[in-house]
Amino acid sequence: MKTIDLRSDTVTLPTDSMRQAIYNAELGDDVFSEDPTTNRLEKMAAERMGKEAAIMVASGTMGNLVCLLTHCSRGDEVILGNQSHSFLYEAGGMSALGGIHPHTVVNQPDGTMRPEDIEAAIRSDNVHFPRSRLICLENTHNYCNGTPLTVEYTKKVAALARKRGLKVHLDGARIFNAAVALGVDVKELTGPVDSVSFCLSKGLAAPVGSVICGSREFIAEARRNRKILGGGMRQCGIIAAAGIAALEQMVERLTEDHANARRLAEGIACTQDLSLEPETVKTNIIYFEITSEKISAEMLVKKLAAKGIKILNLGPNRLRAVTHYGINSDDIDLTLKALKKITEEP
Ligand code: TLP
Repeated sequence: MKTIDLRSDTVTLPTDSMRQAIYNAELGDDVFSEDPTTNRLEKMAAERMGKEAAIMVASGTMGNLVCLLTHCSRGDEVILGNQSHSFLYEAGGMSALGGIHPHTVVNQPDGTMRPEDIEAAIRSDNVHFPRSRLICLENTHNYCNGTPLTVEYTKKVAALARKRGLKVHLDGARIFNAAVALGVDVKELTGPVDSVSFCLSKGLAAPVGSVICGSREFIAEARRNRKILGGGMRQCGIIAAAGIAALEQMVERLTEDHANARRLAEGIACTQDLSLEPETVKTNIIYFEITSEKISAEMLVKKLAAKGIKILNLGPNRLRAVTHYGINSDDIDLTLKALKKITEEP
């Protein structure tokens, strides 16, 4: 029985062409900047994002942390969404390792923070206050239904930051999902920000790795901070080789994941005891609720697992499903059939 794993796009396995690229990768010591494959990936990533330079890191969490450490000193403050991944799910790394103070602003359902709320969060120069240094955006916004932030919104926040002397970091873990969903060149979404970190190992299906892009000066400093975190990875062309294949071959097909997510959402919206607004699903992430007392999220996850289908329990009534390279339209049909069967059980 095939497992249909909808817990996350992080579960994607490398393609055959990635495995070939890994096997054939030309290698060197990347701490000496002598790994030709890593150098190639970094050059390619910088070009794609419209930035001067790039550096590969082990994960999205490390990418965000290295960027925050590079933008901020101890005691500085970061303005970020109260539903952002960096605030909720990165183990408080910015405080634990950087002494950086998070200042949260409410995320609207579409993943934005209202510019007036951001502006109100910026501190004046006063000895009592931490120094406001950075604004973080997340695109797509994972916990706000995987919604893509638009070019206009990104520009507006960047202009506000510039006016007030702050920098902008973009957690672009799924920035290619945003670009594909909005039908824009990814550069338009990354151009206005000072740094972006994007993941190779989510929808793009590479096994490991993220890339940070920014100015030459920023990336030189990020290289130092990556080293501090133990992230100098030596012959990491092994990872970069798959990343190059991911950038070359896996971006356009994200539209399939978005179409599958939309179909799953539409099916769930018509399933008894489940609730979701399909028009909120714009990329590959869907959240839905159970509306009946009869069944909990935990029970539903267990019953689906017994049928070989995995989704994420966010409890007590909330669930998440994510489409990706390992999921096709038949898998969506099977999942909807299973959900219907389980919710119709007496
Ligand atoms: N998100 C994972 C889990 O951590 C929840 C997922 O399954 O969605 N930024 C965003 C917006 C993310 O969604 C994630 C991972 C990260 C950063 C961190 O990336 P990794 O897992 O590579 O450290």
